[in-house]
Amino acid sequence: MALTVILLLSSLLLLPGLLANNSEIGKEFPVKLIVQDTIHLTPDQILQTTIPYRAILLGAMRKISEADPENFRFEIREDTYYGPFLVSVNGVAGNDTAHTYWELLKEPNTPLKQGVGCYIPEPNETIILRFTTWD
Ligand code: B12
Repeated sequence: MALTVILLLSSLLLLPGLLANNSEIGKEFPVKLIVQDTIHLTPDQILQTTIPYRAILLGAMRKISEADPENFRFEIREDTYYGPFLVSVNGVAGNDTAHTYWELLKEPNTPLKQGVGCYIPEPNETIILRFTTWD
């Protein structure tokens, strides 16, 4: 009896969450990417795509690249602990000796606290891939 009550209560508690996620199934959400090179000062590149519910940034980058590899390509290196590290964009690669790297930010100017494999863009968010230096 007690078990039945517990099961009933817990399924009632879970129901709203399940229903909320169901409304997102199959939907696509827009994400914008700006490629910015503060070292070679090439013009910014603005790219757009759509991704499924709570998809990762790397997924958006792959989709853009697969749709238009002439315009946007990138390389990653797998880190044992933190997953994919963005090494190069359109042939421009970070360099440890020169202290250059591709920084990840969200507009207007907030560095991401995760890498491309962990970060989940919000719908309509603009992500900046910025080639820059570290101190
Ligand atoms: C130094 C450092 C960097 C340097 C590394 C270059 C270098 N040659 O030193 C630079 C400035 C390039 C860097 C960049 C980034 N970093 Co960093 N970085 C660190 C830091 C402070 C120390 C790492 C270290 O030297 N460990 C000791 C050495 C001996 O171990 P190691 O395994 O060889 O270290 C390597 C990895 O840590 C790797 N690395 C560093 N940062 C990141 C981030 C990601 C996502 C990946 C996959 C690998 C990686 O580079 C190190 C040197 O080769 C750590 C925080 C900490 N206190 O540990 C954050 C840390 C690892 N970085 C982090 C982040 C978020 C980033 C960025 C995404 C920030 C951004 N907004 O752009 C970018 C990566 C972007 C990309 N291109 O993919 C997070 C990762 C969290 C997560 N789960 O994703 C950490 C934990 C800081 C935090 N926010 O708490 N980082």
